[in-house]
Amino acid sequence: MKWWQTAVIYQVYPRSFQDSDGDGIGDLKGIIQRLDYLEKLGITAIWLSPVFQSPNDDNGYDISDYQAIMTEFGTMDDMDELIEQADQRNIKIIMDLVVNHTSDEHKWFVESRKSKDNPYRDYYVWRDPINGEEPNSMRSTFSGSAWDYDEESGQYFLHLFSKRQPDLNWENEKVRQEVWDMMNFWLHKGVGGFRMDVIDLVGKIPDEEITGNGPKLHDYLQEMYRETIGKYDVLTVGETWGATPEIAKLYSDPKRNELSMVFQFEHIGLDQENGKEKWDLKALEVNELKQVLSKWQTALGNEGWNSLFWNNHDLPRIVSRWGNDSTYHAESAKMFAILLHLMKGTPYIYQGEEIGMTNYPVSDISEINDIESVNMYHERLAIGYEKKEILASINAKGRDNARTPMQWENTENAGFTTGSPWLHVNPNYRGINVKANLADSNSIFFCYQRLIELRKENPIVVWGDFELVSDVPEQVFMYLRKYEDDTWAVVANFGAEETTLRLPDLGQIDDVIISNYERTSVNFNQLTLNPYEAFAVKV
Ligand code: TEU
Repeated sequence: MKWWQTAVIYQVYPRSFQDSDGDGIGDLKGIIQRLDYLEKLGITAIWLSPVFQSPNDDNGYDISDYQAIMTEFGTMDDMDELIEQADQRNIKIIMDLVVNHTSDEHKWFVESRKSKDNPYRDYYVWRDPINGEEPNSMRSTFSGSAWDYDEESGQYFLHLFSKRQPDLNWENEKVRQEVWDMMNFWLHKGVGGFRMDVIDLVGKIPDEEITGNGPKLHDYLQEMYRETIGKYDVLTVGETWGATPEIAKLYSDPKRNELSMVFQFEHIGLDQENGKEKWDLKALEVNELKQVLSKWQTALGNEGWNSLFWNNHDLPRIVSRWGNDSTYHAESAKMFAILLHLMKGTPYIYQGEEIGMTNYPVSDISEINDIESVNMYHERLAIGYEKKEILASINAKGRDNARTPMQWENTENAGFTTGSPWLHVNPNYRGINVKANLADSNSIFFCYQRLIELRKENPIVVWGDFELVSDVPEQVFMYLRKYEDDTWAVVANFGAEETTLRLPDLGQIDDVIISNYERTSVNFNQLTLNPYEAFAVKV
């Protein structure tokens, strides 16, 4: 058994978590101030979004020095203090490894772009123009071509993200060695592991327009294991947007010595039009969600391990996205928590999810910070989309929704900063905040705390077999967990309408493990589920 198989991970987006020096930007000292809160929640480890030196073209996912702390976030001493203070609370720190690309201010790229024969030239992907144009039709995730022309040397360089995030050339073993050296620097500091940003892209073959799952990707990851993580008992989770269960096994089958687990996004894509972008919205089909999550619960077997998440810093807030952030705010937030946290795998909680933080809709692009949304806005405006339609997409799927400051209390700026916040605070902080949650034993926070306790106290949650229950109404997501002689049933009404359930062979059950409607018994002979009702019972 590995420690990360019984763990619950909390993701902190440092820029928006807690500001300690009044500059309106979250920082490391602020996170240290909030460790007691995270210990109370009961989490095992904190995944820190990048804290390294960066010009913040993509809010820290554009790194200019992997072994220095971003000036706005504090110092290396603060980082050492955070690792130490977390360790005293038995909380590990998981770093965000962003090595598909660097910032264009990284010294490697500053050198590389100086001339074609610079020793660092081959750290990046440079190609001659073809007929005076880009080398090929590869696109950036942040709109436009993935190639940017460099006047100095008359060549194009590759950037799958912003123009200021040039892709590293992993075919160059010097690049890989630099990455291993940097990882070992952080492992020697005692970090608990790494989340690996778009790690499926590092095997890219640009001349064949191959980006994800390239031919040498797993060779590189096995080399990484030998050179760095294999010597430590750490958690490694790869961000792999295109993973299927078969691909996921290639990363996380323990026999392959690569990663502990991956973030797969198949469920996340269920509300976008097939073959289009996340901005092209379609209603979620609950049946599709049931099929996808059940498939992942059973397909990995002992050749891998699931991560479990609804939220992260790139995704809209789940209670607004697929729940109900008005009439049934608390009920639906708890439903998502119960449904996910009693599944098999390692759950991830994104900051603010544990108090039901919601999206924050804007009425003009000037209110948006995120480069992905801003670039898409201008690209779609230029090809004729209506402003209203583009803003509707951004309000539904834009990444700023997840990046509004953490809502600590009902005081100015929600207690996030005494200065002016770098991004607007959601005005609903007056009712949705940590302090109010801690004062209410029936709050979303205490639902999460209880679910984390259940995982720690009951092997069935970590190891139990998963079985979907299909003969239920479409909007009801019901599954069983079975371990030794125990069977738990988890039921979630994924909608605002009451619905009835009849499973006579389960009969009357009085042993309710957790419920978001204070239910003390369940009669499966004739059961009416309330809007967004969720519970778990011992069958
Ligand atoms: O995200 C990978 C990525 O492709 C996302 O940007 C996603 O495609 C998009 O946001 C749709 O949700 C990782 C990081 O999580 C993200 O914050 C970075 O912007 C990106 O890589 C580049 O480092």
